[in-house]
Amino acid sequence: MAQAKKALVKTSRKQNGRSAPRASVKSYNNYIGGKWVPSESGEVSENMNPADTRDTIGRFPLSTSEDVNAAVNAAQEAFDRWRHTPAPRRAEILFRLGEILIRNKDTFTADMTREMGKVLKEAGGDVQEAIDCTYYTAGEGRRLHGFTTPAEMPDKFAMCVRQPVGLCGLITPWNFPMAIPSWKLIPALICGNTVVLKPAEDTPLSTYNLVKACEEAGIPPGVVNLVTGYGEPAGAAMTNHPALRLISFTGSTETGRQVASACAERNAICSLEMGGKNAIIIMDDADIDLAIEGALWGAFGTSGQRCTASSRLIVHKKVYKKFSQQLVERTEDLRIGNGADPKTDVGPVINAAAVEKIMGYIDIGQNEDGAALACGGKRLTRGDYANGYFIEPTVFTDVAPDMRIAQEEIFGPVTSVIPANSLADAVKIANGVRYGLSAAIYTRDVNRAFHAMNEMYTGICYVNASTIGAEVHLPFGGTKATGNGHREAGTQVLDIFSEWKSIYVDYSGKLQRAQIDEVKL
Ligand code: UN1
Repeated sequence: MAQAKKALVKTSRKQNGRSAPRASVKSYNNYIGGKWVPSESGEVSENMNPADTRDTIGRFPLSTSEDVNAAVNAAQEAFDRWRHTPAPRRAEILFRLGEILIRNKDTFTADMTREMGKVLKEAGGDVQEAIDCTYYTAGEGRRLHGFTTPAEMPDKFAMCVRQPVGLCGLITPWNFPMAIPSWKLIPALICGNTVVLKPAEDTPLSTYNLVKACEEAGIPPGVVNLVTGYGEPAGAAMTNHPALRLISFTGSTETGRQVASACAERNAICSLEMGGKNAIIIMDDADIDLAIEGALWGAFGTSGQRCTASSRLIVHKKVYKKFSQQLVERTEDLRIGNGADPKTDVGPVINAAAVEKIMGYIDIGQNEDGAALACGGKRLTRGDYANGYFIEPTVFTDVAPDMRIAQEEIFGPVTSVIPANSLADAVKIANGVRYGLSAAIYTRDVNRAFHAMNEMYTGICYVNASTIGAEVHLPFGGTKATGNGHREAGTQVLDIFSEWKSIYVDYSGKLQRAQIDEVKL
């Protein structure tokens, strides 16, 4: 997904500087070693509502490498005790966390819409995903399965157990500001790790809410540490910190590459979740009305700001015209506005840099030979839109697979309709991008469905459903430039946050030499 790291739409100022803080704006702190403390720099950034930037939500610390050091020290101090706490006991605390999240769901949802912009229904879905992840993963406290296996020699026992990796640095994006931190945090904790968590600078409140709930649930001091602020310096201080054995990052492919090389330098474990350019294939036998619903939801839900967004619609030529017309009509009917208004379908995008990037792509699309801007394409700046980052849901038709708008991640409410001649052609186009997160096909033919399931080179595949909406008990992640081979969610995430230890117990009472002794039965 795209991130606007250096986009300082949010102003930062010295807390005790010239511009006196308005009394009604709350100041928040970092959470280090069980205490809520300001950044040693004293600097803060203002968290603003992307639907109305006059609405300041709070001031959050701009953390430095010294804050990160303090958080890492706290995590180090807490590690031994936490890893020796039996996993079922750790799980009890996490189940309590789940209850707290449920109890506060409405407040957390409203907070999220206010700071991130997505409509209330979707913000509620984000909080729900954190709740689901918490319960599902806490259940692992009584499993965390290892395995036993026969040994080569008699009177010898072989088994494999999971051990925590140690101190984990978690760097999370703004588009799922509670769900994605929970995908990383809860598995890290159930496996017995301690963590330093840095949320995206645009959405610190939702992650603060999650960490505050961790405190209330009784997670011991130092086990979860929160530092807010920018990738540079705080995120970089984490990726370079020798004591953080693992960095788990979700964000842009460009930043992910920097994270990966910093980790490679110091032999740290690195799990990356990055961009997508996801396609829905619509075959000539598809239920077109259903496919339209899926396309609208996938392309414009969360204003297109999901790494799973349906940014390419590959349509069989026999239904291309019908599908395109219907899509444009329905897109023009979408209501754009403040996500807090229940009538809104599409909220704002995250910040000024996002507006610039998305409008830049709309420009590129209009200048690409053959592509047609079928609807949308404008930034809305008048009336209720004057103080927010609103862009019309935008459809390009007659897009060729190699055009930039069909290749690059836009991360906004823009989708491209691409004609295809056959299923083989459609699959080739779907696979013809650098990313491989999610893909979908609409067809009523079981053979075609299975062909697509088999041939689409992505980590997630849907049949007769959109590219968004992955569930927490199945692995989440992608191929190619989307990631580096790891999967979050499901039980597969445990392979990120634990390391295998193979244990051999020889109870023969004599020296038995593997690969050397001949076994006599
Ligand atoms: C993301 O956009 O980074 O599958 C995550 C989905 C959501 C998660 C999206 N459950 O669309």
